[in-house]
Amino acid sequence: MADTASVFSLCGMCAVRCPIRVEAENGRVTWIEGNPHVPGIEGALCAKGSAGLAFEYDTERPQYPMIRDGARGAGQWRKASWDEALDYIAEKLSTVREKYGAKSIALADRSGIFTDLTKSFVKAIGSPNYFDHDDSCAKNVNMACQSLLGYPRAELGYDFSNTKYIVLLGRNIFESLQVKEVNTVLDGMEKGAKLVYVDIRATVTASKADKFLTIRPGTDYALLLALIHVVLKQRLYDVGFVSRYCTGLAELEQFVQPYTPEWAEAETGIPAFEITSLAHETGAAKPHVIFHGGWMLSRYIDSFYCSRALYILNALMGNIESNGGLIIAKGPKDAGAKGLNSLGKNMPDVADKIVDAEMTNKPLGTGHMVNLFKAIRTGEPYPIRAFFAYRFDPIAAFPDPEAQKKVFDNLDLLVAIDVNYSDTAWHADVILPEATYLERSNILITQKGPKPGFGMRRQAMQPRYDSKPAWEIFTLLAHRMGAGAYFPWKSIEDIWQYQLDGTGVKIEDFDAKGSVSLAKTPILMPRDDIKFPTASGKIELVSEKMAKAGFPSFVPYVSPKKPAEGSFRLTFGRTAVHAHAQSQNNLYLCEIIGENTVWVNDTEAAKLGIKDGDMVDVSSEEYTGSIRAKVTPFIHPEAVFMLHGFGNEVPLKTRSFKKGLRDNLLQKGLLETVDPVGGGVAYMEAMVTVKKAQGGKA
Ligand SMILES: Nc1nc2c(c(=O)[nH]1)N[C@H]1C(S)=C(S)[C@@H](COP(=O)(O)OP(=O)(O)OC[C@H]3O[C@@H](n4cnc5c(=O)[nH]c(N)nc54)[C@H](O)[C@@H]3O)O[C@H]1N2
Ligand SMILES: Nc1nc2c(c(=O)[nH]1)N[C@H]1C(S)=C(S)[C@@H](COP(=O)(O)OP(=O)(O)OC[C@H]3O[C@@H](n4cnc5c(=O)[nH]c(N)nc54)[C@H](O)[C@@H]3O)O[C@H]1N2
Ligand code: SF4
Ligand SMILES: [Mo]
Repeated sequence: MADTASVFSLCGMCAVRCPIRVEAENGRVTWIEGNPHVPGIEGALCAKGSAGLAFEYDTERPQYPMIRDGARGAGQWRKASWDEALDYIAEKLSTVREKYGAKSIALADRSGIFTDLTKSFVKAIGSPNYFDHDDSCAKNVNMACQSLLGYPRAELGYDFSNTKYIVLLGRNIFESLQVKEVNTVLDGMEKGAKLVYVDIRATVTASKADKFLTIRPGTDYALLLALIHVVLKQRLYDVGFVSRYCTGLAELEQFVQPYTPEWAEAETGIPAFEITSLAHETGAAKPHVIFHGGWMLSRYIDSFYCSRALYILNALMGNIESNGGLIIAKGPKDAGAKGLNSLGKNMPDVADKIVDAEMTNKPLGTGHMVNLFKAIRTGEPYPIRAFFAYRFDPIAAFPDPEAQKKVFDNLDLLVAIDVNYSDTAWHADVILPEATYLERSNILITQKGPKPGFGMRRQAMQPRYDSKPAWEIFTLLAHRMGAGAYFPWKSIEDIWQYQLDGTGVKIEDFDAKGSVSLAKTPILMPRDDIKFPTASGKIELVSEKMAKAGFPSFVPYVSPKKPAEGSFRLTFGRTAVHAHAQSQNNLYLCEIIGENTVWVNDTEAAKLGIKDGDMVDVSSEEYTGSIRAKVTPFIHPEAVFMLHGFGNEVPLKTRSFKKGLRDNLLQKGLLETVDPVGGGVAYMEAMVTVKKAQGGKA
């Protein structure tokens, strides 16, 4: 008879980590579905999550530790045992530490729910240099949100299922997706919510929206200023909420005066009457309105102020801590419960300052990956000589891989801990294969939200290859670095016990549903007593923190540069069936979309003699790549668009090798081009030309 088992866990096919239920038979995972107990999930998975089995049983992923045996990036490796690889790393780290101090060791990861482990590891070995990927993602949005409301972006959840009106600017919610979010948006729309979508091209989200507005690339800030103008002028805002909570209304009123809908029409291409009507309709639906703060929208040089304007609209409409609006995430404390114990709780604080403590963007925080690159490159303010990329692939994720490789030339040690041959792993000195999400357990997580709780990723099968879970890798390394006392755990259960100590929750409590809820009903602060962790305790339309650091709270709109004749702004984004650059080699997913194309506006294509399906050369400064053209009327003429993540250059991933084109190869020279306030990378500032490929055929 078959030996069957079923566990609740968390998906690992992208960084969303949806709750799942996994079945195994005779030690092999045979079935994965969304966790049926979780509202909004109820069995559902996306295509990537469903392709988890193809990932698990793939042979084209790292199977044992590997040590570089040739030049960096040359693809020559020797197989190593774990002891050998970890000893090798520890020896290099010890040399670096002796010469430059522990602070010259840095680690960056994907951030999110499991970072207590990595942050604690870095702390245990005595370095302040923990970084994450957010400069490449939502940093500008995060900073904008904090400057206004005091909370980080991720602590403002969107109550889509109870909303009356959703406005999405470049938030392609049905393709760049999170399963629960998609379902709650659909739920809200079924109950009558209206969806207005603004993008430079027609996406799946555009096709599902009640209204789709095409915008000229990089001009969203103009649209938002005009919306604020109408909302204030026509008094469409929530007067009671604004007078109770907002500082700086008079300054805002004065600032937006020149930005009329007619002015914005000329900038954005969106008719003035559409802008006025959007202001009126959202005003009528307030405070059950969602202006999504944006996400990948935060890719332009002025994205900080653009996102700030989106949050300002939410504040004006009183959409904060309102059903159907933005709800502030609650933690265990808010539910009267004790939180998980941090692994780093008993470790001494690190005296050294993070390497970018004195660099740019200090008013809104440190930890900018881009500053880490600068420090590695220059050795200033002090050298960084060893770098761990854990669950993170900067060479694929930040602009200009060649520039990054030059930066990494300054390192004595580059370690990648991954489940794939990522671009960064391929360029590393050592690859440590982590056990896959189905083969390992992780540390427990805190699930913040209106109903806070704890969650668990639980092992569903033994590792197929010679890989290890992260908690074990970092424990073994800590021991080799003389920090073993801070990592005393022998098993994941030991860690769980430690995390849960004093909470009243037991490991068995996760058996029934995979998570433990700490509140029976959603926790909302009273409408007249919402707490904002800003300097003034209010919503700071005029931010004290920014003023102190010499940054204005409002900046005049600057029209984005128009691409020269024959050139285009290079935009990019996602498809529902792939995750960044990590899934293109998946056996199932590569069958659905196996390579990317470049979208070119049909009128522009006709001028260039390019037909749908032609191979074209796309060029930026010093780099030209070939890709197939998708000629379409559904993109703004100033832009071309590519899916991110294709064009893999690692030959061991045979299904995706050299299929399509890596967008970041074309983002030449942009590695350190960031929004001056938010610090996010301004990827969308790349301009390219498109020509029919030399000898290119259909
Ligand atoms: N040009 C361009 N650049 C971009 C983007 C773009 O669209 N275009 N998108 C940006 C955005 S929004 C983001 S968030 C970043 C994302 O950039 P990253 O955070 O680097 O991307 P991910 O694909 O999430 O994962 C990084 C690595 O984690 C590995 N991984 C996956 N699962 C596991 C696991 O269980 N264990 C371990 N150890 N490793 C694992 C993957 O194989 C991958 O190599 O890229 C940004 N950069
Ligand atoms: N399937 C899938 N889902 C994912 C991910 C994934 O890799 N795969 N990644 C996750 C991550 S890390 C992130 S950050 C999110 C990203 O979620 P989104 O922010 O929704 O990201 P993108 O798909 O990059 O969509 C960006 C959209 O912005 C549009 N755009 C470009 N320029 C402009 C402009 O000037 N104005 C406007 N209004 N629109 C513009 C592009 O055409 C594109 O459709 O997705 C998450 N969900
Ligand atoms: S969105 Fe899809 S791939 Fe990502 S965690 Fe959820 S089910 Fe998995
Ligand atoms: Mo992201």
